[in-house]
Amino acid sequence: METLTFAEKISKAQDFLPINGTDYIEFYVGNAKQAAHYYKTAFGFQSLAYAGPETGVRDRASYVLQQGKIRLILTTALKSDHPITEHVKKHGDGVKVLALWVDDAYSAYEETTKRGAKSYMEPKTLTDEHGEVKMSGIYTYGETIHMFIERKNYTGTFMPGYRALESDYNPADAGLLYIDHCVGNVGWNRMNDAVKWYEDVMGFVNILSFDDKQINTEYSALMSKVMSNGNGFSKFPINEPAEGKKKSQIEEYLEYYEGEGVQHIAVATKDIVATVKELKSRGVEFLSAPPEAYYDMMPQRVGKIDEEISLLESLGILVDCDEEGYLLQIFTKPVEDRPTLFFEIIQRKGAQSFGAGNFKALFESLEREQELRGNL
Ligand code: TYF
Ligand code: FE
Repeated sequence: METLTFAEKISKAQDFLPINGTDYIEFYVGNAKQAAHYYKTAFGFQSLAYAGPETGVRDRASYVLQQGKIRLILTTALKSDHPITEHVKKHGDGVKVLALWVDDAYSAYEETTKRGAKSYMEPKTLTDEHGEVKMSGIYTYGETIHMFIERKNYTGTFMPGYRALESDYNPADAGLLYIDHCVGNVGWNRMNDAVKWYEDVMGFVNILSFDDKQINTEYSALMSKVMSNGNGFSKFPINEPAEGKKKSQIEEYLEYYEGEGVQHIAVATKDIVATVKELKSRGVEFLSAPPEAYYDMMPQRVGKIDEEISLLESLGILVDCDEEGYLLQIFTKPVEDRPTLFFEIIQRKGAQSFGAGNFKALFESLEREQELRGNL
């Protein structure tokens, strides 16, 4: 039995790569202007910075948005013969970069590449009148990148190369605070490589594992392992498909993303009821609620909670607990036409786990959507 607490498990991580949290997440999209509008309107992000032809960047446009500590960059290329266009052609809109805020971008590159990381960008220092930002980057699964961002005393809005983005259109935020975790889907039999990569190259530890015996529905199965750095600020669960009677959601993702990539981004809130009401009123679509029986069983399953169960039921919010407390979570439908990336909204009340008690109900909701697409 696993008896170590979350804190005890992560204390076994190596410390050659100090990480302070997520710096930003960059999406490659077909139309960055419209994608930025969607994340402002629907999710409550605010305009922060911009780079493009007007700022001397000739080949692309990037919009940086912020909410709480979360920064998203929506980037598009301006020509067909551009690597970003190739990326969008193959994968559709999706996450290209999971950028980590580090103490030292040069040593992060050095330490990870010497342990086998494939280089994406050699370390460089960007300077402007507001100070300097250092960055470097390596490949993780698929074509996804981890950038290492070092910002010691930079006082500008985002980083050199960007100008502040002022807008008259500033919808209110939705209470999203920080990135809790980002999940990757990898191909058949690729789990062990991916786990070993996070252990060897990044110094992370495997804090939770679920096999296909634990994660299955009538139709499908998957495996999931959570990798964490030493302070728990950087958590990357990894999913691999497993054999089932029908096609699993992970296979559906791999088929439509045409490869490995980021499956979901979990964002934290301190009031999930208010956040979900707000997001729904702005048109964000969530997976359907589990059957009534799920909520009837809730008091027995999770004990006493602060929230009113009927309210959680009306919004479709899921609850799970572990030895350290409980958590509330809900999942959006994919935010593209391809059934690829989606978001999770999570509120932790002590629990540091990932909602294993909800897997069955959640995967059944996911499969209802998959079936509507003709992919089950
Ligand atoms: O991040 C997690 O592990 C949870 C549960 O395809 C989950 O959010 C796991 C796999 C999946 C969807 C959600
Ligand atoms: Fe999650």
